[in-house]
Amino acid sequence: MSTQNADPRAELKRQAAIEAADMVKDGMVVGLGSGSTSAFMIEELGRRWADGLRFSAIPTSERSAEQARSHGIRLVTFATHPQIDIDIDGADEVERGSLNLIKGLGGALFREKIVAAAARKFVVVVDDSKLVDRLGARVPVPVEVANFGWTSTARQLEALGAKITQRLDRGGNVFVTDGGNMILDCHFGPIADSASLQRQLEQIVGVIETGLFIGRTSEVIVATADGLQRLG
Ligand code: ABF
Repeated sequence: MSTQNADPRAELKRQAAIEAADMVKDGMVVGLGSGSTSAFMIEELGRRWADGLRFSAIPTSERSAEQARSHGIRLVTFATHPQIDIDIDGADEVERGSLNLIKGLGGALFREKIVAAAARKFVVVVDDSKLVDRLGARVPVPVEVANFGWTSTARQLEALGAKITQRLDRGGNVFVTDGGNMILDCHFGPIADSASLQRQLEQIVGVIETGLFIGRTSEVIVATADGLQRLG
């Protein structure tokens, strides 16, 4: 049995993903997110590609690139396509009021943020279990840090109130991002002011990027047992 089929939220994720895939039109440059919800979206876009839809895509992870290639989807780079029309990606938490996000439990936060930042429209696809009143209540903020001097970086993160776990892969080894760095999962508990926390995190030398996505979301497509909702 695949992991995706074992996920009880899989059907809702698929519905949100298909709704978002509908927003991709001929000729667009599309950011392809990472994670299981995005995988449903790439699968759907693969189906549409086979039916003749033509677009160019920039993937946010090696895994998404591989999936897109398997469908024959045309992959491009920022060198030739600096402006993305629409980026569609999942999230780990979505704050109801602000639509700010925590992303990166899948490990692709750095590329995900670069792609989101280059997009005219950033659409987030989630099932309703991801909606929270305050970011950080259930999941840590993943922070990608340079390997060199990481214990010093970790101490500075702790000084901001984080309880830190170094991310490991399934084999128990230190998780390595697509950029060759490591991730420190920072447990802050419910975050009162995520924009201010992001500014503080950015000040720490050694921090490459964080999973806090502040003020970037254009729209969230939320799948619930009662149907789809659109926020934003
Ligand atoms: C990516 O995949 C990440 O930013 C986030 O960590 C994760 C969401 O995963 P899923 O769609 O599998 O719940 O979007």
